[in-house]
Amino acid sequence: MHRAHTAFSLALSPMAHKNFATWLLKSSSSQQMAKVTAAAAVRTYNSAAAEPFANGSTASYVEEMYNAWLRDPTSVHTSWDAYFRSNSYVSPPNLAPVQANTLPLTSFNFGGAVAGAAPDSKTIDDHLAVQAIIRSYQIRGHNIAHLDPLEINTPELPGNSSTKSIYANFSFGEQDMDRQFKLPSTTFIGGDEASLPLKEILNRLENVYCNKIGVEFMFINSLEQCNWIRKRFETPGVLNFSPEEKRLILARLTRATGFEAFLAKKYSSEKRFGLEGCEIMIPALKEIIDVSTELGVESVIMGMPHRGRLNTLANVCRKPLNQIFTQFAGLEAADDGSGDVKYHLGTYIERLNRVTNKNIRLAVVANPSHLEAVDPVVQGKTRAEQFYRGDQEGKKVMSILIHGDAAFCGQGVVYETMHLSDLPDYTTHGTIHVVANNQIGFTTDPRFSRSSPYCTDVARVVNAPIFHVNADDPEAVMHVCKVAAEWRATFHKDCVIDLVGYRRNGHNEIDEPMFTQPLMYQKIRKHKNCLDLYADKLIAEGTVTGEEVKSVAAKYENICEEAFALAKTETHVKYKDWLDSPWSGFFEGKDPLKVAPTGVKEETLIHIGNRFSSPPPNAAEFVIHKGLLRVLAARKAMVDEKVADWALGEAMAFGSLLKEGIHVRLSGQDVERGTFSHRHHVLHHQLVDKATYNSLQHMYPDQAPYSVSNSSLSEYAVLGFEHGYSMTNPNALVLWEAQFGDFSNTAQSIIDQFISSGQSKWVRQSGLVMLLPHGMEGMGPEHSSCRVERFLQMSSDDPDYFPPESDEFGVRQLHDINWIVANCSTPANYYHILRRQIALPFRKPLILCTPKSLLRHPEAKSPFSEMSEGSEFQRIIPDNGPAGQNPSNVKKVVFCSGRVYYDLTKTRREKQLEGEIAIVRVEQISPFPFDLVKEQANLYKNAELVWAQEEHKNQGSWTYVQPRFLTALNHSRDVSYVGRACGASTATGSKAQHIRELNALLNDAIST
Ligand SMILES: Cc1ncc(C[n+]2csc(CCOP(=O)(O)OP(=O)(O)O)c2C)c(N)n1
Ligand SMILES: [Mg+2]
Repeated sequence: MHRAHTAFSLALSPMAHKNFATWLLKSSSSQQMAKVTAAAAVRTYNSAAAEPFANGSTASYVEEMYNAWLRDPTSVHTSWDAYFRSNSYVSPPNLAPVQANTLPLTSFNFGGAVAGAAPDSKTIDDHLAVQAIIRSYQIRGHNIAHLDPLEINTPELPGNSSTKSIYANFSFGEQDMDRQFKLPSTTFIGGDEASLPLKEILNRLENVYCNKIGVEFMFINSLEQCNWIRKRFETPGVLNFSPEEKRLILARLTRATGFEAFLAKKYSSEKRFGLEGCEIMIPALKEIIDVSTELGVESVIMGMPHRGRLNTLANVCRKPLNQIFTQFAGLEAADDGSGDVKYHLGTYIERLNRVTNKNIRLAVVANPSHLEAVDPVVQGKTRAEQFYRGDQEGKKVMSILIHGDAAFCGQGVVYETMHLSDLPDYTTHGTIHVVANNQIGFTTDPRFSRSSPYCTDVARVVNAPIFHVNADDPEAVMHVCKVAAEWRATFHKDCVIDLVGYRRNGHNEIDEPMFTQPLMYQKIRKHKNCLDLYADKLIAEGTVTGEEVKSVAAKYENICEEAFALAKTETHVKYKDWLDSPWSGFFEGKDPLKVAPTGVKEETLIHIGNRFSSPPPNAAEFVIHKGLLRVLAARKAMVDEKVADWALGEAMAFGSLLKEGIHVRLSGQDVERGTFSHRHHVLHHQLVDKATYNSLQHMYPDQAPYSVSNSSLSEYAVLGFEHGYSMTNPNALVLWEAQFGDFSNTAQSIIDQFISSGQSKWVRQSGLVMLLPHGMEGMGPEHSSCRVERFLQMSSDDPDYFPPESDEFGVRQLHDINWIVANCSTPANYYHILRRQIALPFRKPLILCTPKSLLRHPEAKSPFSEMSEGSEFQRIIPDNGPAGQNPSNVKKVVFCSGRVYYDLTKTRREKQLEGEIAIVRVEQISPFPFDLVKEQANLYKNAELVWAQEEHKNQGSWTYVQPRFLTALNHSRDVSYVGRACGASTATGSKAQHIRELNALLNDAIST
């Protein structure tokens, strides 16, 4: 438990404010240490913070000293010199051999030692102690920095106070304070000075590390990065701001504060999740964007939760205020869709950055209530924008993710998203995370919502520096933001800004916080807001006058009033005003019901097939695994026979789209080879590491790029990422494949909140394809079902409504529904449905149950003629055998979907019922092919109709198709169920039971 704010009276003791160096001078260190320990008794940190400072990173410090000494013995302190000369230090194997040092130790002159004389051991010890102190401040100064504006949530260290640990090696007394100490190369506090008096060293360190900024960075593995940070915070004067800069901060803070005050005045009973207590976030975001724009960024994509979102839209994105105010008016929408609450909506703005005079695009991605779910979506969108701009290093496009403190540490997707940050096919080259840390999550204190000292500890796993800063110190905040933007531009890695503020009101404006946080809110009631504190400071130092402060505020209030008046004249809201990813040019001039052909010339299929079945051209030395040579040979044989199996059908779809300039991206766990070892898009040289060949990238000289990437073992973040990727450009086929379909449920909020409902809520389309391996093949409860029933249950077509029949029936259905759910039984149909994603004049997500055993099933093959010009996707595959040819003889029609078709036909063959039982495959389950089902039923007028499925009765497609069958049949005929009984689990774990169940369903279905 951490930061127990119940003990705030103790933390508010005068000791808590004392500057270490000041009090140390006044009495003996041991007495003082006892007091500090008492004061810090409320500051208990757990393992991460309590680590000894002489640990892992210390080793690199010694190495660093050693390297410096090797280069120039005078560059290190004499104590180090003496140490290295004594040969006590054994260099790690990667270090250079020791060079003879030609400079005598006595040639150094430093405080306390007489020039020319060898330093005594006390001098050496004292210098070592000073260096240890410097290092200790760097490592754990943040633990005792004054980060909390309320000074109630103080960190605690179990057993061992962090204050004590900083000064663990401290043995100096008052008499030492004026002694001069040489500064090591690992600190920049000296500026131009090579040495400083101890008193000054301590004061400077205290100011840098224990004031209003707490820098957590010494865990970073890179010495270069550590030094970079040290320099940015330690160099004297870094916190000096010019009067103009201060006025700009004041003006921005005025707007941020004024915006919330205006909303509170006009809409006092409306939820807006105000930013009061952390208003500095607005100037902070603006500073990050200013500096980043200066450094070359042209587009910023942001993801953020409810808190301060409207303020961000208004004051960071400069979304017209009247559009924001209109959202409060409860007006009808002028366009289609169900819309969303105002603090979830996105926006997209291109504007001139007035500070840098450069054009900038800002997007805030719409998001659901599900905290942090938007993080990977933002990353995917960012990555895609970088890709399309050719911004390979992320210099032009960047993302900013804003988090609440409770959600940042509580939601696992944050961790999953962090782990994408450095993966070659998922990196966005550095994200700046900003935590609006109001030290509370709804009604829960941090001590009950996390087991880590800081809410930001998750970032340590990716070596991201964490800049904690007191949100009541605007200049400290601006400095941190500047450093964060420069960090990203320099290293292209993530970093975190932890804005430690408070929440002035309840969770929302109609909530009563005193129910649960009485002491905290007593304190907040008495606490001046950041704007007033800063204005007072600037007035006191003479930077601005009181009149100026008032006039800036009045001016902004006028702007709000004018927009308010304008908003009152509006009669409708427009969802399109809140679109985060406009696809300009995509819809214009298109017939909204015309689907382009999906068949291609046979020669194209042959070309793709030949390439796909060949090793790298002109690379005889590329050693391919023997098993793969057989796979390639088998593929080649299929191409020669003009047939395709599943993998070849997929390659035909990808290859032909690439040829047409459509970028294809396939991502998911182990997708390069394919979980079932059927795909093999990436061939690995058997003797050379990282030498690979991907034939789909080499189909045509002018083709679009193909990317296939094994992902991290995450569904939530990776599916969210690919969804975000699909939002950027409609002219791309973006596919995510689950290892097995059932694993997709760990990404449920991406499916529910974004994919199935994104268009309805946010007028945002996506053509994302989810490939979900599915099939009851005796593999046990998992690895069997992709839970297609869940997807079907979320389909938005009405079971009781048979749309008007016309030539455009199929495409109109697709246009009107939220997504497509299909289970294809042939490679050709798989090929067509993938291509249709792009051929459609709009975009819809496609949920595809994909096969496992069919990947190698000898019958699951399609002739090229089913993929070439003139062919198309078949929503239903009729019975083309004896039953279909003589429908009047048919006694029973078995409708089914997916791989069970092959079992059914086998049984029918065995029972010699091919003329009496028709088997009809429903390939596109949703939107339901009412028209074709009706047509099939009419064909077999006198036959019994059944739906056969391998899933349990309460699962699979049955509950979706049953009412729709009845609608298609106009309730004049019945359709009965054949299959497994209801079940709680998806499948049995017993092979014997599986076979028994399968045989029962096949016998039931194939009987007359
Ligand atoms: C995944 C998820 N679980 C629960 C909630 C309900 N909820 C909304 S806000 C909130 C508290 C968030 O606290 P924090 O992240 O600190 O943000 P703050 O509201 O303090 O800015 C909770 C639990 C949610 N929106 N999303
Ligand atoms: Mg919070």
